[in-house]
Amino acid sequence: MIPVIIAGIENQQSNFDYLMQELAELAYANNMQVVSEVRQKLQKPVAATYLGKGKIEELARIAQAKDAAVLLLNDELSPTQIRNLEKETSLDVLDRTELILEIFSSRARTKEAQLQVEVARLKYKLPRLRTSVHEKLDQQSASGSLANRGAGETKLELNRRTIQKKITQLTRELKNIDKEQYVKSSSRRESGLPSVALVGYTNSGKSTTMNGLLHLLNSDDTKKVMTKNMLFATLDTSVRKLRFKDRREFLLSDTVGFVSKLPHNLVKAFQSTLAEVKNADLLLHVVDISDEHSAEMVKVTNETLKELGVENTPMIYAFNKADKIGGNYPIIEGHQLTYSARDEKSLNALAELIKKILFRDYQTHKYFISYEQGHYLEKINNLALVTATDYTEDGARITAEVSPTQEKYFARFLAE
Ligand SMILES: Nc1nc2c(ncn2[C@@H]2O[C@H](COP(=O)(O)OP(=O)(O)OP(=O)(O)O)[C@@H](O)[C@H]2O)c(=O)[nH]1
Ligand SMILES: [Mg+2]
Repeated sequence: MIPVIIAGIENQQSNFDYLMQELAELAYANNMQVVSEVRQKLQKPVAATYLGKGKIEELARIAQAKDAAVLLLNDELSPTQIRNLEKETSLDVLDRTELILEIFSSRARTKEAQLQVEVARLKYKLPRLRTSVHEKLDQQSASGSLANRGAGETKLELNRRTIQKKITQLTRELKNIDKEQYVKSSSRRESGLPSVALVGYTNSGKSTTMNGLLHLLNSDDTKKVMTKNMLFATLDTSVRKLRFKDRREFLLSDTVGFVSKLPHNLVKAFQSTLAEVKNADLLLHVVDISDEHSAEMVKVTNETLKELGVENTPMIYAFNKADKIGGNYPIIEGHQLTYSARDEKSLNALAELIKKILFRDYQTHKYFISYEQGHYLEKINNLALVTATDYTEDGARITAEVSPTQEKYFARFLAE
């Protein structure tokens, strides 16, 4: 673990304590240990150095006493601020955005996640390129060789172009993966199965809920996803087909969690990973109710969803980890559920709630399909929930529960 100091500027935000605490957890997730914390009350950050002069001196002293190597800051800083802080403290300086990017980068396992993070990192780097080249220019003008200035600028241009090219190339690679995924997800959609996406703050219990439902509904522990008490345990999307006892099926997807001040570029880069969230018929918004900051976390999650363009999808608020706060559970109130992902009764209640909402617009109809149109017979059996079939001389009489789309599709076979 690398010893680090965290620092932030407090300007009457009500959630400052929480943000600092979370910064410490992000550090921990990146293999760093917080040895000290520095706060400064300021209306706004100092333009050149972020923190004030006195604070920086204090910080440098603490760093020496505690043997710290890195300084982590609670906001996204300008390149100048980072450079000046590095100079004055002799520490490596990392802002919140870069820290989150580092965590994502070390956790990314699939090709897609790796490309997405790399694009976000390069986009973060692009406007910051100036730093190192400017330093060179300073040195050059200090040594009086003004003639070299042009060469320096060309180098900066070159670096910029190289990065831009790399971004274009990676984006193209991502698009190809995107296409493959699209084929996958559209064939899923063609299956006509309704889909549910787990969303929520990181570490709220999304993956645990997924595994719980897999165990309860499919009695299947082989398709479990990874769960861990750590920020950003999940980066990639996993989709599982779940089946209720009455044979009705739906798709459940588990995906990356959110966090305060999630870098904009990262959210954009993860658009395709989050496609399942965008296309979902129902969102299962998992909240760690035992966390004193749960209200803030709900807000951040909803804001991030909005940034992704997800606004009108029906949502279940699933208040998880009720076992940690005492009191009764599971409790269902409308579209809200208080539960524990580790409790079977809770998972049963959750499954019932999902079923009720997901299939609320489904209707039962009677159909007649002649044997000449046999392939429709096959289709209705595959897509809809057929509850009765009666074979007559020239065709089959079928009772089936259908979705609104299927209702239109099979309308011409309505029997009565
Ligand atoms: N006590 C208790 N702990 C829970 C419950 N649900 C999940 N946890 C724990 O909370 C931690 C995080 O759970 P995950 O399921 O990995 O959380 P996640 O939302 O998938 O997190 P990310 O993938 O990092 O976004 C794990 O240590 C779980 O064991 C619960 O109902 N009660
Ligand atoms: Mg997870």
